[in-house]
Parts: sequence; C-alpha cells; structure tokens
Amino acid sequence: MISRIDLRGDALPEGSALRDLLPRAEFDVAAALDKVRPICEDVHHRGSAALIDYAEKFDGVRLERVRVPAEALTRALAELDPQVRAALEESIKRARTVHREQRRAPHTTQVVPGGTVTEKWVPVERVGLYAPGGRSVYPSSVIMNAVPAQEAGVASMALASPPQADFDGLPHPTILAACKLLGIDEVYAAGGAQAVAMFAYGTEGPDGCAPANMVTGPGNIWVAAAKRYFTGRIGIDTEAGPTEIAILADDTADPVHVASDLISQAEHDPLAAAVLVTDSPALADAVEKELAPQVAASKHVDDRIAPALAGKQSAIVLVDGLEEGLRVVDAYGAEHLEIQTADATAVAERVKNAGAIFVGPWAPVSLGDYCAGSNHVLPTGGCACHSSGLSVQSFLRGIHIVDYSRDALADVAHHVVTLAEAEDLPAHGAAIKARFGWEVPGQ
Ligand code: HSO
Ligand code: ZN
Repeated sequence: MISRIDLRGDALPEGSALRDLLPRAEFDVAAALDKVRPICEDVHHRGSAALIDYAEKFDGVRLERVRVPAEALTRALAELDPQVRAALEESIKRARTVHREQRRAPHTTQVVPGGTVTEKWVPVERVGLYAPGGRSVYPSSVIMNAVPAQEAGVASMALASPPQADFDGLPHPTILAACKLLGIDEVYAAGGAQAVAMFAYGTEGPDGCAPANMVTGPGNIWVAAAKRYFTGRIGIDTEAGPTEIAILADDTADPVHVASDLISQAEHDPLAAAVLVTDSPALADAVEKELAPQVAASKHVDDRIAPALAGKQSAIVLVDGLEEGLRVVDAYGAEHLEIQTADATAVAERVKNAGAIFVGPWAPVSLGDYCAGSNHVLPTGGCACHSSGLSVQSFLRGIHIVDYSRDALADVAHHVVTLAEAEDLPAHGAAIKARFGWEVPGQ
C-alpha cells in the first residue's frame, strides 16, 4: 500500500543528496509548454471565438457566451444548500480575520538628514482568479484566492472556471455561489490554458475580458504550463503541482489520526503525495495497519487514494530520531507539514521549510484546507524552500519613494560619481555633476 524508506543507521547525507533520497512526483511543466503555446496564441488572435471552440473541444459544451450572466450567480447562491452556505461564510470570515492583519503600512526610513526612502504598498490593479472544474470543484479555493486579493485592496477581480456540460455550460454552481458570497460578479466560463490566456491577453467584444496583471489559482498541468508561458507578462501565484502532506511523528502520535490525515490529501489526486517521517517503527507499523481499513472505507479509493499512496511520491520514512526527522522534513519542504510529536509547538518552531505547519493533534490539514483562517494555496514540489503561500503580500507591490534634499545629495555625490566611473558609466556620474555646476562636492 505504501513503501518504506529506511534512513536509519548511517549519517544522513547533506543538502540535495538528502532530497534525492526522498519521494516526489514528477510534474513536467516544461513538457506541457509545447501543447499550451498554440492554444494561448489562438486565444490571442481569435479571442472569445477561440474560447468557445475550446469549451466545445475540452469541456464538451457549445457556449453561446463566455461571460456568466449576473442572474446565474444570484440563482446559484439562492439554490445553495444552507449548510454549505454557512460553512463557506465561516471559512470566508476566518480567512478575512487572518488576512486583514497582513496588510502593510507604508514605512519611511531616514537614511541621512534630508534623505529618506519610503516603501509604499500598492495593490495589483486587476487579478484573474482561476478555479478548476471536473474532479476539483473547490469553492474553498475561490475563497483562498479571493480573500487575500480583496484584503490587499485589488480593485478589479474576475474569475474563470471551466464550463460544465451538466450545468448548461456554466461553471459549477458552488463556484458561482462562492463568487456571489465573495462579491465577485465578473465570471467567465473558461477553463485550462485558454482561461489563463484570456486573462493574460484580454479578449474583445461584448463578451470580452479586460487583461489582468496577475493570475492566481490552482489548476492542472495545463494551467501551470500556461502560467509559466505568461510569466513576465503577468504575475502568477505559483505553478501548483499535486498536493502534498508530510507528517513528522513520534511514538506519541495516534496512528488513527496519522493514517486519516495521510489519506485526506491522497484523496485529491493519484499523484498526491503522503509522506510519514518517524523515528518509531512501532508507529510506522500501526499506521500501515490502520491505512488498510480506512482506505477501503474511503470514497475515492481506486481512482485517487490507492494510487496516490502506492505511488513513488508517497512513503513512510524511518529515521533515527527527531533531529534526523527535522532534517528530512526540511529537505523535503512539504506543502503541508503536520507535527505529531511530543512538544509539537517547540518542534514546529525549528522547521525551516514548509508551505504551512500544522501543530499537534488538533490541527489537521483538513482544518487548514477550509476553516483555520490560514491560506491553502501553498508551494508544492519543494518550492517551500524559496516561496510562500498566497497572502495579502502576494497581491501587493512595494514601491520605494526616494526623496533627497540638495544637501543630502551633495553629501554623497562623490561616492555616486566614483561608483559610476568604476562601472564605466560616466553619464551616471554626469547626472550628479550637472546639478552642482559640474564640480562634485567632496571630490
Ligand atoms: N489541500 C488542497 C486544497 C483543498 N483541499 C481544497 C480541499 N479543498 C491544497 O492545499
Ligand atoms: Zn485538501
């Protein structure tokens, strides 16, 4: 059901050598680029007509228009199960509570008397959010993308989600209802790479979508490849790969919880990764024993959970002790890391690489997926070593405002001129000299 990697005994290798011993799914975004390029360029040239053709080809539905009418959003919310509505509202409320506090105030540093640098934070003007359809209809992800953008002050926001043949070519009704709850009224029935292209280039006509400065949201490999194709032209969140859970556990962990948490993320995708790192062979055995009945009782066994756990991206990793366990989870850099050890809070503080850390027995990843208040758009594939999850900061740009008086410039002029000459850029120096009658003060 799940393989074992035994790293006990010998000293653990350093750096990337340790990383190479750990399991990880292959997610070859570069290879998908060739397929998405013509789709993106077709949308560039033919706009909505291309989107309508791709909806027919990939989603099996011929659309009359790509823009979702306002009545469809109102209807979707009116018809939403009240319990689902209440849960979505709670999720939104908690996410807002956390993200609101991430806003950043401008900060001014006085470098020298008369010389200041202020950093002001300006929201991205227009953002395109993507919400997948098909197997992954996640209104929770609409929340996780929209709330930080809204709290950052993004003025214009649109959402795209694939048209569903079963719903008259509209995106899934729970996605539409989530949009309505969040106040997003500009919604398009477009999926995959073509939706990203719609946001990147914009489309014209009555059904058209204005270009966005940034596109965020989860998606399959085609969405990730399109994001990579447009990087530089637009900002993106991350190229989301298959979801990952790593659990660092010792013999105090409850094997029932550990098994159910591993299964919870395996449920997303046959390529999802579930990794248990433990110094307790007894826990490893107990978790393995526990997995069998829990997997058998799960809904998405054959298409997702069983292949995800059996895949080469999942494993139980045995280590000598907690120190080694910490080195392993840092080398892995999981999207989600649970700490199920004695004194979990102290252990969590020592972790350097993870998208998000879930501490102790009462903070499972599922809580974070929906209602912790934290964001569930997190770096995958080891990107936690250099990137963070989505936050208000993702939608802000820090702009430096440089303000120097004549005296403050005069004070440092000779250094600027010296550096300009050292770099063989005399015109840089001349821009300073011209201000002081070509006599550089202090030189
Ligand atoms: N665990 C996923 C997000 C999600 N889970 C959405 C449930 N719905 C990636 O963080
Ligand atoms: Zn999840």
